[in-house]
Amino acid sequence: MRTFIAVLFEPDVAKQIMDAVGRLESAALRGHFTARENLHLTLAFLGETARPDLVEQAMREEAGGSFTLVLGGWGRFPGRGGDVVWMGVQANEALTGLQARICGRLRAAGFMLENRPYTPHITLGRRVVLPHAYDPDMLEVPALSQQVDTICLMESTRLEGRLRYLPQAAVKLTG
Ligand code: 2AM
Repeated sequence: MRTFIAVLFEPDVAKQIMDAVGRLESAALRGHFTARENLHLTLAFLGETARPDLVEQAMREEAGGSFTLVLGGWGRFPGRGGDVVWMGVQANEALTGLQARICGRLRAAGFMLENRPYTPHITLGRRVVLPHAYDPDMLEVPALSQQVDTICLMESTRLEGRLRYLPQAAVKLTG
């Protein structure tokens, strides 16, 4: 099973993010844009995992307390066929601490995780090509925040040829 750990968004917040996806899609020359049901913020990407039960255990053991996530800003990861365009989150020690604790525990349990630094982001589109005159302020959303009290173990799969991210387990942040 191809897995990752993610924060999902409550309906009001998801709606505002999807509005930004819509603005991006209208402005772009081309690209693939995130579907509502796939919207998420990745905490850790694990790839092919034979023991999702161990991942869930690590999530439970390191859960800690709930926290507020403030969204805003945007960025691009340049790529060959176009860019990943994302919405950012404000610096958040609870989020990065949670990510570091879970990844540390998984590495200690023998999981091979990527070593690149964690850049929290919400992918709005992939392989996106924007006009040169594009005004990035179009992606700005009004101050958007969410109380994060759950993290999810997700499966990345294909359903009828379409990429889908399916929640497999939810872990409460109650510490
Ligand atoms: P992305 O949105 O920037 O592509 C599921 O694939 C989630 O895990 C996506 O949010 C993806 O980030 C993230 N992810 C992180 N590292 C990945 C990798 N090496 N391959 C695929 N997805 C990765």
